Amino acid sequence: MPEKSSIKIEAEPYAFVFTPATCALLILDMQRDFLEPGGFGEMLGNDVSQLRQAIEPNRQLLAAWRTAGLKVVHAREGHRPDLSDLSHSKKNRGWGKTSIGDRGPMGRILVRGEQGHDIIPELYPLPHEPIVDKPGKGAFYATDLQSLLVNWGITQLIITGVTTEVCVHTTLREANDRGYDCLIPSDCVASYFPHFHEMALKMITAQGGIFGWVCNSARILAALAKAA
Ligand code: C5J
Repeated sequence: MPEKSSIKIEAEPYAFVFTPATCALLILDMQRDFLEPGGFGEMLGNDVSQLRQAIEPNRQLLAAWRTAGLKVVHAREGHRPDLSDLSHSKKNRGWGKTSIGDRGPMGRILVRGEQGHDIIPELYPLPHEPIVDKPGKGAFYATDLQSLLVNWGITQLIITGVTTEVCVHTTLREANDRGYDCLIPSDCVASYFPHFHEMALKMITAQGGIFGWVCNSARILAALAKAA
């Protein structure tokens, strides 16, 4: 896409000034184990349909983003097969009887190279699109995401993926502290817990946009069409 002047996207708490050439789409953790029926998320008793609502809006946004020739980065949460990058606290907390590294319905849970760890087919990265493998919730922690964005000259991020209150929020906060202006399309993020999703979105725009901006993906699609 040729460099065009910035476009205002109506958003909360006020318009987001979108500059396509310096804005990257960052898609977080749209992994089979979190989203697919029969995967780890469902095995833990979660309703994966809550997360699956975000697939189609993400698919449309990613398609438009690719057509516009803009930068996209995918992230996956997971660990080395020997679990040497898995902290004791993460291993021992939060997952009930089954934990990271144990065998799940789609291979070892959240272990790199296993089926369940990979990105769902609907949003599968193209060969030239970088995948950031992250051991934590935030995509900046222990990854090369920051240098990648700096080298590309990126100053704005559109962050999508799952789950709203965990990896999306953690990454958003990391990005905000590093000086990125972040826009979250509300229909492209999701949580197993709808009330957490709602509150997490409210937290972003509170106090004049303390962490960033929120809008619907239709507004971003319209802005991309305008910029074309
Ligand atoms: C969680 C994530 N919820 N991707 N991971 O553990 O949000």
